[in-house]
Amino acid sequence: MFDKILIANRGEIALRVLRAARELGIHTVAVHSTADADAMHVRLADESVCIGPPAAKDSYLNIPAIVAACEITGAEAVHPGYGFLSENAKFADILKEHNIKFIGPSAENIRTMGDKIEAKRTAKALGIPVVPGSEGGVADVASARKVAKDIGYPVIIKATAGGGGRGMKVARNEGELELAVSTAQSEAKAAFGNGEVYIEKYLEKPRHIEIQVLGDGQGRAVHLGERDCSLQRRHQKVWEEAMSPALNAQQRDEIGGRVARAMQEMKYEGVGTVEFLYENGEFYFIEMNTRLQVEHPVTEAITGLDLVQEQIRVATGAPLPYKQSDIQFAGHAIECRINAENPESFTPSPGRVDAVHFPGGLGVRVDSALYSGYRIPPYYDSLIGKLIVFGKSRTECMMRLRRALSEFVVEGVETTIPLFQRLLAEHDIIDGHYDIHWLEKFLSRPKA
Ligand code: MV4
Repeated sequence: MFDKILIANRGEIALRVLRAARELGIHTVAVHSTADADAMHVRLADESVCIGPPAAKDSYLNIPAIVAACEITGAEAVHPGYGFLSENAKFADILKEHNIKFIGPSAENIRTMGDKIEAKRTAKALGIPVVPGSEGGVADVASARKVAKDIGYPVIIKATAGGGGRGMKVARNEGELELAVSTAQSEAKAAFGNGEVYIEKYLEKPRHIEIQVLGDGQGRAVHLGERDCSLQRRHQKVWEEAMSPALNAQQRDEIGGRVARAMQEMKYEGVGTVEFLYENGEFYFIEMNTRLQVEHPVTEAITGLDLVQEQIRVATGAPLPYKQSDIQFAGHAIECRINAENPESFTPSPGRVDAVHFPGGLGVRVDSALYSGYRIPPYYDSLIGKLIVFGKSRTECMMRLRRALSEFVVEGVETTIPLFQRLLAEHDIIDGHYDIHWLEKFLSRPKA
């Protein structure tokens, strides 16, 4: 087991990793920008190193500063959290050159899954169902037209170097194709320095269902069920739940088993999430994330596993102590991402938190780095906390969520807490009848 690990992140996830490490008796090193000197993860860590000014590019993305912090403190491993350098293959390579363990998959796995075409090709070769579309990138409109003719309209054009919804264009007929392709290419070139695009059949009303996997890098891997993340606004997840209200145990075992076997073949190390679109009973692979995800706590709630401790254990080289039949699912969990934003306009609302009170009680978890008097900096994303509730059933979960939200107090900044209280009054939400477009439609309704 490691003696000391460095947490190359901030906010709630830095605290989350720190807690897992401390329970394993591991010393923790926090890194922070000058804007985060008073942050909770800095206060609770055994050591801390200031790595630069507020801007992420000069601090949390500053690889030399983070490597230097490892050298200064003698940290043997780095946990990257999510975002920042968590899917940066070059960072993983550089740490390896310095004999510092990157807690995550190999740089090769990161690279493969970071290239959306390579990821699809790999998934298909490993028996995972993918969305029909071009074999690779499409160079020009003529080849795009041929693919679109084969798969049928509507089609969606996506950036190879993209992900998370950036640089996507839909063409509903041949007349719209040329502009969609050329716009996607130029936007991809501008955003990612790589103008290559690929084409897929456009799925009109899918759900976003993702499968959590855990592998030991030696050929063992299990799946930990799915999360339904369909409730999104501008490609930002708002509400995630496990399990999906749309799946039954047979479907879960089938798609989960395919994914687990694929991860065994890849000798995947660590946690990963395989993202699917789900429509009319069919799964279609879209992307794989080679990092811990924001919404991992709902999987922890229904499996009883601490995913960060599992990450750290496989990073030490320990074989996975589970076979698939050891993984049991129980109950239901929902996570609400609480942002320091106006609940109507979603305008960021940084500033001083005059008072904060977290809900508690059976089945209620709050992952947050807030404290009374904390000043939320304006430089980073607006996530200030995750409310995760667990219940024996989805209904019990929603009752508990309603109660927990009513107890949650944050004074001094605006938050999206009222949004979740509104959602819990909606029949579609109560019945689990929603797809990836539901939330944006709900938010575009004139307020009653
Ligand atoms: C799609 C799609 C429909 N058909 N691909 C958005 C971000 C990235 N994960 C892929 N995305 C989509 N890919 C095909 N072939 C619809 C989306 C999409 C979406 C996917 C998941 C969750 C929310 C979304 C919101 C808009 C579009």
